[in-house]
Amino acid sequence: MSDAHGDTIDALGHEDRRFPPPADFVAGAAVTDAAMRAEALADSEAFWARQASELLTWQEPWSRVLDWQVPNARWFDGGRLNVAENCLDRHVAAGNGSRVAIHWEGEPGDTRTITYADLLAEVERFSNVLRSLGVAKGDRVNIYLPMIPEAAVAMLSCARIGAVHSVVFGGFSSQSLADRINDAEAKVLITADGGYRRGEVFALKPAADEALATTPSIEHVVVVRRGGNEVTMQPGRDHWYHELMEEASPSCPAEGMDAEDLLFLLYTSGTTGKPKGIMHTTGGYLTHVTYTHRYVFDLRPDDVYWCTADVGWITGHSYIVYGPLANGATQVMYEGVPNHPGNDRFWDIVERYGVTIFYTAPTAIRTFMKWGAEEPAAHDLSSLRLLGTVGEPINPEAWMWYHTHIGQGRCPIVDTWWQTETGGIMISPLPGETTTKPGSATFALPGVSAEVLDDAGQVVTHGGGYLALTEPWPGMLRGIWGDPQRFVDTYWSRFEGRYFAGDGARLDDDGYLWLLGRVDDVMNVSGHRISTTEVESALVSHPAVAEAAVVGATDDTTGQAIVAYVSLRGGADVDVTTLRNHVATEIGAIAKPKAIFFTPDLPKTRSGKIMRRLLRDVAEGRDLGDTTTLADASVVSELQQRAAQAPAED
Ligand code: 7RM
Repeated sequence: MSDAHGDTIDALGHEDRRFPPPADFVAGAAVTDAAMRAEALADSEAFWARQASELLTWQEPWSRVLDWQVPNARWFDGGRLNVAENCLDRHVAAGNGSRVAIHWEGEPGDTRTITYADLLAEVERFSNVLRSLGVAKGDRVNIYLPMIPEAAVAMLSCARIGAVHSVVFGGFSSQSLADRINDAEAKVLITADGGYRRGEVFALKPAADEALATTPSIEHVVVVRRGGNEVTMQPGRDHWYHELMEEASPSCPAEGMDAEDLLFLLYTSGTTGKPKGIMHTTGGYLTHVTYTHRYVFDLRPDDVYWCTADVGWITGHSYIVYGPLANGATQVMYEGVPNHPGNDRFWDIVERYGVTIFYTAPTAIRTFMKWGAEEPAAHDLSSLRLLGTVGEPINPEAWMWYHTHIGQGRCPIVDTWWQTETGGIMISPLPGETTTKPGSATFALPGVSAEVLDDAGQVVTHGGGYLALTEPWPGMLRGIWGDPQRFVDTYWSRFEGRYFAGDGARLDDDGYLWLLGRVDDVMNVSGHRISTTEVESALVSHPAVAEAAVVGATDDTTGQAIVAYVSLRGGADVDVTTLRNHVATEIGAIAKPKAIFFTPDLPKTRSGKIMRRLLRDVAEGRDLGDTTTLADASVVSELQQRAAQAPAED
């Protein structure tokens, strides 16, 4: 019962460490004071218009910055531009054709260096390939590829001719692929024979073939040769990428697109129901991702940027393909896993390419913690100057580990909160301006308005509640493909006129935002609403713990009881009583887990988010529901066995 407006979510955490931007970082930074915040606050439409005109090249100017009829936004209406032209042509025209766009590295160690001129040439040819296969403006194209440069080529080629892409993560099953193709009624599928993962080829084309048996809208399939694995090609329907490219004509002018023309669909699964095809459009989206990529990462001309996401997720769309390329950045793109051939693969890549900006997920950082600090210590990481995280709340201790062992105490960390639906980063430090606190994403970016609300929709000025976005922003989703009612129900019905993000958040004494995880995961223990994130962070703050997942299991006495699953750091050991007491000391007796189970791994989605729903099922002894989105299904069966054997602690 922590704030004046009731007990929406109790705030338990505390954090006294502060990290002001280091002086030598500030010396070269683009944003070093609050002027940009003041400008955006004074007139946010004018602010976004300035970003759009400064950062992008428009074929025709817009007539109106924003048309906002809740929940429908139109940004830069009347403006015309082409996304591929902004990502490629204009850099080549400015004399930067020989600048490296992508240092690509395959998992087996093969490499490709692709300049902006190379990438433009490849995209022009492939745009012609798509046209020759009958793809026209507005048609949907599905992309199901490994992390190879052709993924970016395929996306940019769609953008060039005005086709709408729908990328499906290469780790998804044939059924997921078929569902997404059918929902979008895609005409063409772009896939590969296979790709490399953990030292082996994983087959994609056979999975695609299975999907294709139930996807009548697909007329042509383009297959990139990557894995070298045997595939069957259906004559007339299936074509090799390299053969089509040989025949394609080299020049393809970029289509002029309306700012509000659809750029892509990206499906997000959510916890229940069928996946939602999130719609993103052209001018606002590109403005948002270019602006955030430039200022959140403080991009400078000699930077070597590396985002470790897969292009199949929104992070790959916005911060591998569109943001970095629109800014003319040089980046690393890596095909495989972080532990092949050794646990130091990422640090080896950082060292060899001289990576300066590194953007990864908390789940990866906690895995590195398990593997130990010796791995990064064996490499020269002195090129790094800025670190970023995205995907989940980062526990303060994981933040400190990242700061110490990867950033070597030198690099600011930007903890970036955003969603598939927001298109780009919304809440994050600006690294030359913002004093950070480990575990806090700090403040809404200039141009973005976020508030914490209680159950009644009243603004919480201090303490916990629900995160809402209170003003439209250029990169916001424009709807759910084929389901306008679901768009309204999911995001715009909880709080009138405001976007409901589905995350809990807390505002501290200094106005810093702390993300508390999905509101569906909030636990209710004896009437106290406790966020899983805060208990997990308390557990991770014990030096023996690398990672923790916490859930509320039904309990006769307290309503819900806290059950924790804990992974230890390499070589560390600790007992249950010590950990329970540690949580009590850190955040209070009410948050003390009733039971703690040790496990080498936690169940995660394929994008690395902890699946608490499954752990709740395990804790309550239920049959597991849908486990198809799990990265590694053996993790839960392992946990179920342990839960059956081990008596719950008290
Ligand atoms: C970019 C991405 C969105 C959900 C979001 C949050 C969680 C993402 C952070 C975070 C705390 C962060 N898109 N989330 N970033 N929570 N701090 N910095 O992940 O659509 O796949 O997921 O991810 O719950 O609602 S997503």
